[in-house]
Amino acid sequence: SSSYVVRAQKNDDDGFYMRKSVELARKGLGYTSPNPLVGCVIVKNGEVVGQGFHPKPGQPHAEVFALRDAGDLAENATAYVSLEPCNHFGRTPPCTEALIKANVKKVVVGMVDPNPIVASKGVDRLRGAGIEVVVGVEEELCKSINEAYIHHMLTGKPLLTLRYSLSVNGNLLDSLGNGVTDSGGYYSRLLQEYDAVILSSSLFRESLSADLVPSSQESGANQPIQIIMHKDHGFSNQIPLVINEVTGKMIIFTDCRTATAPEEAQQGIEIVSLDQINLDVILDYCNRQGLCSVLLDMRGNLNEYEELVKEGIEKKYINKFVTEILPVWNGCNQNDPLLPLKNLDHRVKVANLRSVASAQSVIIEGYLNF
Ligand code: AOF
Ligand code: ZN
Repeated sequence: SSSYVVRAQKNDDDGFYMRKSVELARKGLGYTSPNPLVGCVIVKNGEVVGQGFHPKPGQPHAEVFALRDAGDLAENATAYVSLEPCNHFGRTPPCTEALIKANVKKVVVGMVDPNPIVASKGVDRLRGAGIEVVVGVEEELCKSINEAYIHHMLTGKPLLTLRYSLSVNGNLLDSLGNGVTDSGGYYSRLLQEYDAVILSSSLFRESLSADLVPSSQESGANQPIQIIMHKDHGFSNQIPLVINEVTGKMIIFTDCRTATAPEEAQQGIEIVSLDQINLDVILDYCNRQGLCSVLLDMRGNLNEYEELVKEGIEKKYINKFVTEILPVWNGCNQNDPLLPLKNLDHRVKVANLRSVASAQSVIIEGYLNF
């Protein structure tokens, strides 16, 4: 029947404009934490009359930018928002009131806001004001851009992702001497998404500062806090850091009581001495800092990660993995910190496995469902 056709058409349009909102939301990538990425499109008579996204905490929300952009044209228009409009005074006033004041006719929402102070109250407020509200358009897509925000909101903990590289025959690779470089910019982009990255000091010394950080600085992108674990091997209490103009914010956890950073590095660097470096302490620090996402980047001298990875798996702290398969065939790596875990008495279920395009390698992402 003709009514069927009309409805199908309408749904297609909703999906189209929601995908556009998500595209806009992504412009804030790396800058919004602990806030979510949000995009908003305002449509009137089949035409986009306003667009906006949330650029960073303290700045107006996506809806406010889009409404400003639309001006008077927002009246009787439809607003597409990738996340439920907020109904509370945070750093900024409620978006629901802005939408009501602008006299929009309809609001299409990608996903409900997991923030308990919003959680459907935004939708209720809009409906209470007589606005038609549709919820759950392109919901999976909307969730996928905010996985760290959602995880942090629901659990109060940062999303912890383990990253490592494998040879094509399935052995763990250390990045050193394997010609491992940033696969087509994938790694720089990954870093931008995380609030913090955990690295061993050996990796930092040998490759990180040369390989990874500068590229994000060139683009003016977000740079994660670098959490360096420094193990005292009895050689020197001077933490071996390559300091350059892009070193950025850094915290060093060391098991050496008398550790010092190079003099030129001491500004902006915090050193915490512990009897033993462990993930509990590191994640505690991340929690206190309100970080939403942490990348445990297993590269460099791999055996330095052994205890941390073991703890992360045994205590079920690791939520996600990023595995990169490189065009290398190698023998078993004796430093493989995953080897002692081969006898884990339980299988961990992997969810939402997906492969990510890269020019020089195969990258697989997935979630660990402990
Ligand atoms: C929206 N649109 O663009 C964003 C929302 O401190 P505030 O005022 O920025 O509020 C932060 C909270 O507002 C955040 O935790 C989330 O619940 C919501 N973020 N909501 O309607 C936006 N960024
Ligand atoms: Zn808002």
